[in-house]
Amino acid sequence: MKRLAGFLVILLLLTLVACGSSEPTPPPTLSLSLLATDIAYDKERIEVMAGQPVRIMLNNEGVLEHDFSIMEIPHVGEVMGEEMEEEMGHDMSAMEMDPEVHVAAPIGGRGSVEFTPSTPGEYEFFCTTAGHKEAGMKGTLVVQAP
Ligand SMILES: [Cu+2]
Repeated sequence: MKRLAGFLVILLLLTLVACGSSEPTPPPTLSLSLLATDIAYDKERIEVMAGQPVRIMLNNEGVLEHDFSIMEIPHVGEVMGEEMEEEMGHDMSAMEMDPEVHVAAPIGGRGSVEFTPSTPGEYEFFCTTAGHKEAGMKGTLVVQAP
């Protein structure tokens, strides 16, 4: 009987080890809202954690079109964007720009983008609408080590 108990304990431990070695559960998505007005964001610094999915919700309360873009940022998995219907024809000021993370919000509308940064560091985010970055529509996304 004692041996059976010991066997069960070992079996239980093995099961735990097996579970532990499988894909770790990703931390819950961090949702952040960013307000865009003419011509500014309400935050110039956003802090997130490497390995944690982050969802940026961009609300445009201006009378100009705005977006949220990061040219290059190491990330795991896909960048998932959601833009409002009328945004489909969104024309980036410079078509040669191909930001890795991009979401636009039409006038009075919103959009969101979800991604998981993988590498600690500081990354610049900005609005690709012509002249907006120069006018100060930019900030820093700080990815911290977990
Ligand atoms: Cu803008």
